[in-house]
Amino acid sequence: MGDYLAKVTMAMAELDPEVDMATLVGEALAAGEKAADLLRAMSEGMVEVGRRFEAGEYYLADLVLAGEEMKEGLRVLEPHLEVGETGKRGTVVLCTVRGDIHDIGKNLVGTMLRSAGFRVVDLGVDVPAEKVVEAVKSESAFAVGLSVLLTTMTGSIGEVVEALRGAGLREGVKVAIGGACTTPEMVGRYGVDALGRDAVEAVRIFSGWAT
Ligand code: B1M
Repeated sequence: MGDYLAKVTMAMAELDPEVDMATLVGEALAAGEKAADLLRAMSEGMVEVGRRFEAGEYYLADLVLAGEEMKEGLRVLEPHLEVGETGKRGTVVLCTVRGDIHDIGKNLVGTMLRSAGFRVVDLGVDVPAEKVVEAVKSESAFAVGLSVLLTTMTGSIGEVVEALRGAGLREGVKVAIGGACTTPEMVGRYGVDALGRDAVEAVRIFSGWAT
């Protein structure tokens, strides 16, 4: 069985055109691999893709391809990650911040929150602060989740916090951030309530606020 995890990581990292990620993940599930382990295996491959991009071995087109591969794999995995009744634990407004279009991690956090019983209003990517405020009001959300992967766009987190404050909503709404470029220091810098390193931690954070 273990072979599948290594295969998935390798196929993701190598962007092997011979391998169809959805098929491979489907086969691995059928062979008894756990969805959570496969998710970890794909993410490890993705980290390697990022490393190669940084090292100049991969180009933007490779990142695009990696994003597509990851989404294909997740499409097959997601039904196996979902459990429980959704919407019972309150509404979370989720998005990737203004200036950033990375959405794979954000989508994963959304899936996991839904599985944990939250109603998730996903505003998508490159979302301006005012849209977040509007959604918090119209959807009566108790919390906001912001995903950011670009160091240059972390200031967008502060814009959301300021906009919530300006609308008089900050006191009643919790804000969590996450994404590859986020650091614990940003919690204080931007005045948010928590940082989640991965989707599992995000669920733990929002669950703590809901109870
Ligand atoms: Co880009 N990219 N990218 N990229 N990309 C990174 C982020 C980068 C680290 C690559 C690198 O150089 N090593 C780098 C950012 C460097 C930095 O600022 N620190 C980078 C860059 C530079 C860029 C461009 C600027 C490249 C260019 O144009 N020259 C450009 C920016 C476009 C823009 O946003 N305006 C760009 C574009 C892209 C694509 C569009 C081609 C594609 C994204 C496709 C898509 O999302 N639909 C892409 C990809 C695929 C990546 C890497 C390779 C993979 C990201 C990913 O999906 N990871 C990435 C390298 C890396 O991160 N190692 C890279 C898998 C995903 C499951 O992980 O999103 O981290 P992640 O989410 C995790 C946790 O972080 C956490 O939980 C998730 C699951 O455990 N999490 C949260 C995420 N959000 C959370 C919210 C929470 C809690 C936890 O609470 C609310």
